[in-house]
Amino acid sequence: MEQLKIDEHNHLHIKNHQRKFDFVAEDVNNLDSVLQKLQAFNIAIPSWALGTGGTRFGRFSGGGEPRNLEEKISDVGMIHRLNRSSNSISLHIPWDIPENAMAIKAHAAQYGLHFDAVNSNTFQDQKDAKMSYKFGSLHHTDKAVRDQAIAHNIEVIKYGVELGSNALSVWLSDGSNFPGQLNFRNAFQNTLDSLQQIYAALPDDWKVWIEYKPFEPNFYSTTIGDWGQSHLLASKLGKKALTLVDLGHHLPNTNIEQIVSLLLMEQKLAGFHFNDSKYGDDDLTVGSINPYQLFLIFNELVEGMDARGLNHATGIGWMIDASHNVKDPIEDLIQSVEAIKIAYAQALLVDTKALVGAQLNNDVAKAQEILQAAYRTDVRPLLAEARLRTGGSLNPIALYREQAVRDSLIQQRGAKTVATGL
Ligand code: PSV
Ligand code: MN
Ligand code: MN
Repeated sequence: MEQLKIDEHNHLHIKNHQRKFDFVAEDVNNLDSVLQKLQAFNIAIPSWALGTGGTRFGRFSGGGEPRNLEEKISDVGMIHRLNRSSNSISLHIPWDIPENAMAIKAHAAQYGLHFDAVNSNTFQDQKDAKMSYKFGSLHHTDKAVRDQAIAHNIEVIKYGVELGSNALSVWLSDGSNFPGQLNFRNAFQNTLDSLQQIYAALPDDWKVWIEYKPFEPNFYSTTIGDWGQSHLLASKLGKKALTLVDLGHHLPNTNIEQIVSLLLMEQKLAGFHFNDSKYGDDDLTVGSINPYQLFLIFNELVEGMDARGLNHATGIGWMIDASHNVKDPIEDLIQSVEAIKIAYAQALLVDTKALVGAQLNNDVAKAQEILQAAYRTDVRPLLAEARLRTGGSLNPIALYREQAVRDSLIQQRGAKTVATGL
Protein backbone atom coordinates (compact mmCIF):
# COMPACT_ATOMS: atom_id res chain seq x y z
CA MET A 1 0.00 0.00 0.00
CA GLU A 2 1.56 3.27 -1.08
CA GLN A 3 1.76 6.11 1.42
CA LEU A 4 0.00 8.34 -1.09
CA LYS A 5 -3.13 6.17 -0.95
CA ILE A 6 -3.11 6.32 2.83
CA ASP A 7 -2.69 10.09 2.80
CA GLU A 8 -5.48 10.57 0.24
CA HIS A 9 -7.82 8.41 2.27
CA ASN A 10 -6.94 10.26 5.48
CA HIS A 11 -7.47 13.59 3.75
CA LEU A 12 -10.99 12.57 2.75
CA HIS A 13 -11.90 11.56 6.29
CA ILE A 14 -9.98 14.10 8.33
CA LYS A 15 -12.88 16.44 9.12
CA ASN A 16 -15.05 13.71 10.47
CA HIS A 17 -12.13 12.36 12.49
CA GLN A 18 -11.26 15.77 13.93
CA ARG A 19 -14.80 16.25 15.21
CA LYS A 20 -14.80 12.89 17.00
CA PHE A 21 -11.27 13.35 18.29
CA ASP A 22 -11.94 16.81 19.75
CA PHE A 23 -14.99 15.46 21.54
CA VAL A 24 -13.11 12.72 23.38
CA ALA A 25 -9.80 14.61 23.77
CA GLU A 26 -11.46 17.36 25.76
CA ASP A 27 -11.97 15.05 28.72
CA VAL A 28 -8.56 13.39 28.67
CA ASN A 29 -6.14 15.05 31.12
CA ASN A 30 -3.03 13.15 30.08
CA LEU A 31 -3.74 13.41 26.34
CA ASP A 32 -0.15 13.80 25.10
CA SER A 33 1.11 10.94 27.17
CA VAL A 34 -1.78 8.68 26.09
CA LEU A 35 -1.16 9.47 22.43
CA GLN A 36 2.57 8.91 22.75
CA LYS A 37 2.02 5.57 24.46
CA LEU A 38 -0.43 4.51 21.76
CA GLN A 39 2.01 5.52 19.05
CA ALA A 40 4.82 3.51 20.64
CA PHE A 41 2.74 0.39 21.22
CA ASN A 42 3.22 -2.53 18.82
CA ILE A 43 1.82 -6.03 18.81
CA ALA A 44 3.59 -8.92 17.10
CA ILE A 45 1.82 -10.95 14.43
CA PRO A 46 2.33 -14.73 14.39
CA SER A 47 3.35 -16.13 11.02
CA TRP A 48 0.73 -18.90 11.38
CA ALA A 49 -2.20 -16.47 11.54
CA LEU A 50 -1.89 -15.10 8.02
CA GLY A 51 -3.48 -18.04 6.26
CA THR A 52 -7.06 -19.15 6.78
CA GLY A 53 -7.24 -21.38 9.84
CA GLY A 54 -9.29 -24.52 10.13
CA THR A 55 -10.74 -26.96 12.58
CA ARG A 56 -10.35 -30.72 12.70
CA PHE A 57 -13.53 -30.89 10.61
CA GLY A 58 -12.26 -28.91 7.69
CA ARG A 59 -10.73 -25.78 6.32
CA PHE A 60 -12.14 -23.34 3.82
CA SER A 61 -9.49 -21.31 2.06
CA GLY A 62 -10.17 -17.62 1.63
CA GLY A 63 -7.77 -17.30 -1.28
CA GLY A 64 -4.64 -15.27 -1.81
CA GLU A 65 -2.95 -16.76 1.23
CA PRO A 66 0.80 -16.39 1.65
CA ARG A 67 2.58 -19.38 0.11
CA ASN A 68 5.92 -18.89 1.82
CA LEU A 69 7.68 -16.94 4.54
CA GLU A 70 8.40 -13.96 2.28
CA GLU A 71 4.69 -13.59 1.52
CA LYS A 72 3.77 -13.90 5.19
CA ILE A 73 6.23 -11.11 5.93
CA SER A 74 4.75 -8.93 3.22
CA ASP A 75 1.24 -9.47 4.65
CA VAL A 76 2.47 -8.33 8.07
CA GLY A 77 4.09 -5.41 6.28
CA MET A 78 0.67 -4.51 4.86
CA ILE A 79 -0.94 -4.62 8.32
CA HIS A 80 1.84 -2.49 9.77
CA ARG A 81 1.61 0.03 6.94
CA LEU A 82 -2.07 0.51 7.68
CA ASN A 83 -2.04 0.51 11.48
CA ARG A 84 1.57 1.37 12.35
CA SER A 85 1.28 -0.97 15.31
CA SER A 86 2.44 -4.35 14.04
CA ASN A 87 6.18 -4.01 13.56
CA SER A 88 7.23 -7.59 14.21
CA ILE A 89 6.52 -11.16 13.23
CA SER A 90 6.85 -14.33 15.28
CA LEU A 91 8.01 -17.47 13.46
CA HIS A 92 7.10 -21.07 14.13
CA ILE A 93 9.78 -23.59 13.28
CA PRO A 94 9.72 -25.81 11.23
CA TRP A 95 6.55 -24.31 9.68
CA ASP A 96 8.80 -21.43 8.68
CA ILE A 97 12.41 -22.22 8.00
CA PRO A 98 14.49 -19.08 7.46
CA GLU A 99 17.16 -20.84 5.40
CA ASN A 100 18.75 -17.59 4.35
CA ALA A 101 18.37 -15.53 7.50
CA MET A 102 20.21 -12.51 6.06
CA ALA A 103 17.85 -12.30 3.09
CA ILE A 104 14.77 -12.84 5.27
CA LYS A 105 15.90 -10.15 7.69
CA ALA A 106 16.50 -7.73 4.82
CA HIS A 107 13.07 -8.54 3.36
CA ALA A 108 11.40 -7.83 6.72
CA ALA A 109 13.41 -4.65 7.22
CA GLN A 110 11.98 -3.27 3.94
CA TYR A 111 8.63 -3.18 5.72
CA GLY A 112 10.10 -1.88 8.97
CA LEU A 113 9.65 -5.27 10.64
CA HIS A 114 11.80 -7.24 13.05
CA PHE A 115 11.48 -10.72 14.55
CA ASP A 116 9.63 -11.38 17.79
CA ALA A 117 9.94 -14.63 19.78
CA VAL A 118 10.65 -17.83 17.87
CA ASN A 119 8.34 -20.79 18.56
CA SER A 120 9.41 -24.42 18.68
CA ASN A 121 7.18 -27.28 17.63
CA THR A 122 7.32 -30.60 19.44
CA PHE A 123 3.60 -31.27 19.20
CA GLN A 124 3.73 -32.69 15.67
CA ASP A 125 5.97 -35.40 14.28
CA GLN A 126 8.39 -33.85 11.86
CA LYS A 127 9.27 -35.30 8.47
CA ASP A 128 12.11 -37.82 8.74
CA ALA A 129 12.23 -37.51 12.53
CA LYS A 130 13.48 -40.66 14.27
CA MET A 131 11.31 -40.42 17.36
CA SER A 132 7.57 -39.76 17.68
CA TYR A 133 5.88 -37.22 19.94
CA LYS A 134 2.72 -39.30 20.23
CA PHE A 135 3.25 -39.56 23.99
CA GLY A 136 4.81 -36.16 24.50
CA SER A 137 8.14 -34.49 24.02
CA LEU A 138 10.05 -32.79 26.87
CA HIS A 139 8.20 -34.89 29.46
CA HIS A 140 8.54 -38.21 27.62
CA THR A 141 9.40 -41.43 29.44
CA ASP A 142 12.03 -42.19 26.78
CA LYS A 143 15.21 -40.11 27.02
CA ALA A 144 15.81 -40.42 23.27
CA VAL A 145 12.53 -38.58 22.58
CA ARG A 146 13.37 -35.90 25.12
CA ASP A 147 16.81 -35.46 23.58
CA GLN A 148 15.32 -35.02 20.12
CA ALA A 149 12.91 -32.36 21.43
CA ILE A 150 15.70 -30.58 23.33
CA ALA A 151 17.88 -30.54 20.21
CA HIS A 152 14.99 -29.07 18.21
CA ASN A 153 14.52 -26.23 20.73
CA ILE A 154 18.25 -25.47 20.62
CA GLU A 155 18.09 -25.38 16.83
CA VAL A 156 15.17 -22.94 17.04
CA ILE A 157 17.25 -20.68 19.29
CA LYS A 158 19.98 -20.72 16.62
CA TYR A 159 17.53 -19.64 13.92
CA GLY A 160 16.28 -16.94 16.26
CA VAL A 161 19.78 -15.63 16.91
CA GLU A 162 20.37 -15.31 13.16
CA LEU A 163 17.10 -13.37 12.83
CA GLY A 164 17.83 -11.02 15.72
CA SER A 165 15.07 -12.41 17.92
CA ASN A 166 15.65 -12.66 21.67
CA ALA A 167 13.10 -15.10 23.05
CA LEU A 168 12.14 -18.74 22.63
CA SER A 169 8.47 -19.46 23.14
CA VAL A 170 7.64 -23.00 24.21
CA TRP A 171 4.19 -24.51 24.14
CA LEU A 172 4.00 -28.24 24.86
CA SER A 173 1.07 -30.47 24.14
CA ASP A 174 2.53 -33.01 26.60
CA GLY A 175 -0.04 -34.58 28.86
CA SER A 176 -2.21 -37.65 29.21
CA ASN A 177 -5.63 -38.72 28.02
CA PHE A 178 -6.51 -41.21 30.74
CA PRO A 179 -5.95 -41.63 34.47
CA GLY A 180 -3.05 -43.96 35.10
CA GLN A 181 -1.36 -43.19 31.79
CA LEU A 182 1.26 -40.96 33.34
CA ASN A 183 3.24 -40.48 36.50
CA PHE A 184 2.69 -36.73 37.10
CA ARG A 185 5.83 -36.20 39.15
CA ASN A 186 8.10 -37.97 36.68
CA ALA A 187 6.52 -36.08 33.78
CA PHE A 188 7.06 -32.76 35.52
CA GLN A 189 10.61 -33.64 36.54
CA ASN A 190 11.49 -34.75 32.99
CA THR A 191 10.06 -31.47 31.65
CA LEU A 192 12.17 -29.51 34.11
CA ASP A 193 15.34 -31.45 33.23
CA SER A 194 14.70 -30.93 29.51
CA LEU A 195 13.98 -27.23 29.95
CA GLN A 196 17.17 -26.87 32.00
CA GLN A 197 19.18 -28.14 29.03
CA ILE A 198 17.38 -25.72 26.70
CA TYR A 199 17.88 -22.90 29.20
CA ALA A 200 21.61 -23.60 29.23
CA ALA A 201 21.71 -22.95 25.48
CA LEU A 202 20.07 -19.50 25.74
CA PRO A 203 22.31 -16.55 24.85
CA ASP A 204 22.84 -14.05 27.68
CA ASP A 205 20.25 -11.57 26.49
CA TRP A 206 17.61 -14.21 25.69
CA LYS A 207 14.50 -15.36 27.52
CA VAL A 208 12.47 -18.54 27.42
CA TRP A 209 8.70 -18.06 27.63
CA ILE A 210 6.77 -20.99 29.04
CA GLU A 211 3.17 -21.25 27.92
CA TYR A 212 0.55 -23.23 29.86
CA LYS A 213 -2.79 -24.67 28.80
CA PRO A 214 -5.29 -26.76 30.76
CA PHE A 215 -6.41 -29.22 28.09
CA GLU A 216 -6.24 -30.12 24.39
CA PRO A 217 -4.90 -32.13 22.67
CA ASN A 218 -4.73 -34.12 25.91
CA PHE A 219 -7.96 -34.27 27.85
CA TYR A 220 -7.08 -35.73 31.22
CA SER A 221 -3.90 -33.92 32.20
CA THR A 222 -1.49 -31.42 30.71
CA THR A 223 2.02 -31.39 32.11
CA ILE A 224 2.21 -27.57 32.04
CA GLY A 225 -1.50 -27.08 32.63
CA ASP A 226 -1.76 -23.81 34.50
CA TRP A 227 0.15 -20.73 35.53
CA GLY A 228 1.25 -22.35 38.80
CA GLN A 229 2.97 -25.16 36.95
CA SER A 230 4.55 -22.77 34.46
CA HIS A 231 5.65 -20.45 37.24
CA LEU A 232 7.14 -23.33 39.21
CA LEU A 233 9.23 -24.32 36.21
CA ALA A 234 10.19 -20.72 35.49
CA SER A 235 11.33 -20.14 39.09
CA LYS A 236 13.36 -23.33 39.18
CA LEU A 237 14.99 -22.48 35.84
CA GLY A 238 16.09 -18.97 36.68
CA LYS A 239 15.81 -15.32 35.70
CA LYS A 240 15.63 -15.88 31.97
CA ALA A 241 12.54 -18.09 32.25
CA LEU A 242 9.11 -16.48 32.42
CA THR A 243 5.45 -17.44 32.20
CA LEU A 244 3.53 -16.64 29.03
CA VAL A 245 -0.19 -15.95 29.34
CA ASP A 246 -2.28 -17.04 26.36
CA LEU A 247 -5.75 -15.69 27.08
CA GLY A 248 -7.46 -18.75 25.61
CA HIS A 249 -5.56 -21.14 27.85
CA HIS A 250 -7.78 -20.88 30.91
CA LEU A 251 -10.84 -22.71 32.12
CA PRO A 252 -14.03 -20.66 31.74
CA ASN A 253 -14.37 -17.69 34.12
CA THR A 254 -10.78 -17.80 35.37
CA ASN A 255 -9.75 -14.43 36.77
CA ILE A 256 -6.92 -13.86 34.27
CA GLU A 257 -6.28 -10.28 35.39
CA GLN A 258 -5.39 -11.49 38.87
CA ILE A 259 -2.91 -14.00 37.45
CA VAL A 260 -1.39 -11.21 35.36
CA SER A 261 -1.10 -8.91 38.32
CA LEU A 262 0.79 -11.46 40.44
CA LEU A 263 3.12 -12.62 37.66
CA LEU A 264 3.98 -9.00 36.96
CA MET A 265 4.62 -8.37 40.64
CA GLU A 266 6.94 -11.39 40.77
CA GLN A 267 8.76 -10.24 37.60
CA LYS A 268 7.76 -13.52 35.99
CA LEU A 269 5.34 -12.29 33.32
CA ALA A 270 6.77 -13.04 29.86
CA GLY A 271 3.94 -11.48 27.97
CA PHE A 272 0.78 -12.42 26.11
CA HIS A 273 -0.77 -14.40 23.36
CA PHE A 274 -3.93 -12.41 22.75
CA ASN A 275 -7.14 -13.96 21.47
CA ASP A 276 -10.68 -14.36 22.78
CA SER A 277 -12.81 -17.34 23.64
CA LYS A 278 -16.28 -18.39 24.63
CA TYR A 279 -15.70 -22.04 25.50
CA GLY A 280 -12.04 -23.08 25.45
CA ASP A 281 -8.96 -22.35 23.36
CA ASP A 282 -11.22 -20.92 20.66
CA ASP A 283 -8.60 -18.56 19.19
CA LEU A 284 -11.26 -16.01 18.24
CA THR A 285 -10.56 -12.39 17.35
CA VAL A 286 -9.25 -10.42 20.33
CA GLY A 287 -12.02 -8.47 22.04
CA SER A 288 -14.82 -10.16 20.12
CA ILE A 289 -16.33 -11.97 23.13
CA ASN A 290 -15.14 -10.40 26.35
CA PRO A 291 -13.61 -6.94 25.85
CA TYR A 292 -14.18 -6.01 29.50
CA GLN A 293 -11.81 -8.77 30.60
CA LEU A 294 -9.22 -7.45 28.19
CA PHE A 295 -9.61 -3.98 29.68
CA LEU A 296 -9.24 -5.36 33.22
CA ILE A 297 -6.04 -7.13 32.19
CA PHE A 298 -4.67 -3.89 30.77
CA ASN A 299 -5.72 -2.06 33.88
CA GLU A 300 -3.50 -4.42 35.92
CA LEU A 301 -0.69 -4.01 33.43
CA VAL A 302 -0.76 -0.22 33.40
CA GLU A 303 -0.98 -0.04 37.17
CA GLY A 304 1.65 -2.75 37.76
CA MET A 305 4.09 -1.47 35.15
CA ASP A 306 3.83 2.14 36.26
CA ALA A 307 4.39 1.07 39.86
CA ARG A 308 7.68 -0.58 38.81
CA GLY A 309 8.70 2.05 36.26
CA LEU A 310 8.47 -0.44 33.38
CA ASN A 311 8.27 0.67 29.79
CA HIS A 312 4.83 -0.33 28.48
CA ALA A 313 6.05 -0.72 24.92
CA THR A 314 9.03 -2.98 25.53
CA GLY A 315 8.68 -4.34 29.07
CA ILE A 316 6.96 -7.57 28.05
CA GLY A 317 6.00 -9.54 24.94
CA TRP A 318 2.78 -8.66 23.11
CA MET A 319 1.50 -11.01 20.48
CA ILE A 320 -1.70 -12.18 18.87
CA ASP A 321 -2.35 -15.92 18.76
CA ALA A 322 -5.60 -16.41 16.91
CA SER A 323 -7.01 -18.42 14.06
CA HIS A 324 -9.17 -17.00 11.33
CA ASN A 325 -11.55 -19.56 9.93
CA VAL A 326 -14.26 -17.42 8.42
CA LYS A 327 -12.76 -13.93 8.07
CA ASP A 328 -9.99 -12.50 5.92
CA PRO A 329 -6.93 -13.02 8.19
CA ILE A 330 -5.55 -9.55 7.43
CA GLU A 331 -8.82 -7.86 8.40
CA ASP A 332 -9.11 -10.07 11.45
CA LEU A 333 -5.60 -9.20 12.61
CA ILE A 334 -6.27 -5.50 12.12
CA GLN A 335 -9.39 -5.91 14.29
CA SER A 336 -7.37 -7.73 16.95
CA VAL A 337 -4.66 -5.08 17.12
CA GLU A 338 -7.36 -2.42 17.36
CA ALA A 339 -9.10 -4.27 20.22
CA ILE A 340 -5.84 -4.57 22.16
CA LYS A 341 -5.08 -0.89 21.74
CA ILE A 342 -8.61 0.08 22.71
CA ALA A 343 -8.25 -1.84 25.98
CA TYR A 344 -4.85 -0.25 26.54
CA ALA A 345 -6.12 3.27 25.87
CA GLN A 346 -9.07 2.76 28.20
CA ALA A 347 -6.75 1.51 30.93
CA LEU A 348 -4.61 4.62 30.47
CA LEU A 349 -7.73 6.70 31.17
CA VAL A 350 -8.40 5.15 34.57
CA ASP A 351 -8.22 7.75 37.32
CA THR A 352 -5.64 5.81 39.30
CA LYS A 353 -5.47 8.25 42.20
CA ALA A 354 -9.21 8.18 42.71
CA LEU A 355 -9.22 4.40 42.42
CA VAL A 356 -6.55 4.04 45.11
CA GLY A 357 -8.65 6.33 47.33
CA ALA A 358 -11.79 4.30 46.75
CA GLN A 359 -9.91 1.06 47.48
CA LEU A 360 -8.47 2.42 50.72
CA ASN A 361 -11.93 3.52 51.81
CA ASN A 362 -13.48 0.25 50.71
CA ASP A 363 -15.83 2.31 48.59
CA VAL A 364 -16.79 -0.49 46.27
CA ALA A 365 -19.40 1.35 44.19
CA LYS A 366 -16.99 4.23 43.57
CA ALA A 367 -14.20 1.86 42.53
CA GLN A 368 -16.53 0.24 40.01
CA GLU A 369 -17.68 3.65 38.73
CA ILE A 370 -14.07 4.70 38.16
CA LEU A 371 -13.15 1.58 36.21
CA GLN A 372 -16.31 1.60 34.14
CA ALA A 373 -16.07 5.30 33.35
CA ALA A 374 -12.78 4.54 31.61
CA TYR A 375 -14.07 1.34 30.01
CA ARG A 376 -17.16 3.03 28.61
CA THR A 377 -15.22 5.81 26.93
CA ASP A 378 -15.14 5.52 23.16
CA VAL A 379 -11.38 5.79 22.65
CA ARG A 380 -11.37 4.87 18.97
CA PRO A 381 -10.68 8.47 17.87
CA LEU A 382 -7.56 8.46 20.10
CA LEU A 383 -6.31 5.37 18.31
CA ALA A 384 -7.08 6.92 14.93
CA GLU A 385 -5.16 10.05 15.91
CA ALA A 386 -2.16 7.96 16.99
CA ARG A 387 -2.23 6.19 13.62
CA LEU A 388 -2.56 9.48 11.77
CA ARG A 389 0.48 10.90 13.58
CA THR A 390 2.61 7.90 12.63
CA GLY A 391 1.60 7.80 8.96
CA GLY A 392 -1.02 5.05 9.29
CA SER A 393 -4.58 5.01 8.12
CA LEU A 394 -7.52 6.61 9.90
CA ASN A 395 -9.57 3.57 9.01
CA PRO A 396 -7.37 0.60 8.05
CA ILE A 397 -10.09 -1.91 7.16
CA ALA A 398 -12.08 0.56 5.05
CA LEU A 399 -8.97 1.47 3.09
CA TYR A 400 -7.92 -2.16 2.72
CA ARG A 401 -11.34 -2.89 1.23
CA GLU A 402 -11.42 0.22 -0.94
CA GLN A 403 -8.10 -0.77 -2.45
CA ALA A 404 -9.35 -4.34 -3.00
CA VAL A 405 -6.11 -5.69 -1.54
CA ARG A 406 -7.41 -9.24 -1.13
CA ASP A 407 -8.45 -9.35 -4.81
CA SER A 408 -4.95 -8.46 -5.92
CA LEU A 409 -3.48 -11.04 -3.55
CA ILE A 410 -5.80 -13.66 -5.07
CA GLN A 411 -4.67 -12.62 -8.54
CA GLN A 412 -1.01 -12.89 -7.55
CA ARG A 413 -1.17 -16.01 -5.43
CA GLY A 414 -4.25 -17.88 -6.58
CA ALA A 415 -7.72 -18.56 -5.21
CA LYS A 416 -7.02 -21.99 -3.74
CA THR A 417 -3.97 -21.55 -1.59
CA VAL A 418 -2.76 -23.35 1.48
CA ALA A 419 -0.53 -21.23 3.63
CA THR A 420 2.56 -23.14 4.66
CA GLY A 421 2.50 -24.69 8.09
CA LEU A 422 -1.23 -24.93 8.58
C1 PSV B 1 -2.03 -24.36 20.74
O1 PSV B 1 -2.92 -24.21 21.79
C2 PSV B 1 -1.44 -23.05 20.39
O2 PSV B 1 -2.53 -22.21 20.07
C3 PSV B 1 -0.60 -22.45 21.51
O3 PSV B 1 -1.32 -21.35 22.04
C4 PSV B 1 0.66 -21.99 20.86
O4 PSV B 1 1.08 -20.73 21.29
C5 PSV B 1 0.27 -21.97 19.41
O5 PSV B 1 -0.62 -23.07 19.29
C6 PSV B 1 1.41 -22.13 18.48
O6 PSV B 1 2.22 -23.24 18.83
MN1 MN C 1 -0.47 -19.45 22.31
MN1 MN D 1 -3.68 -22.00 21.97
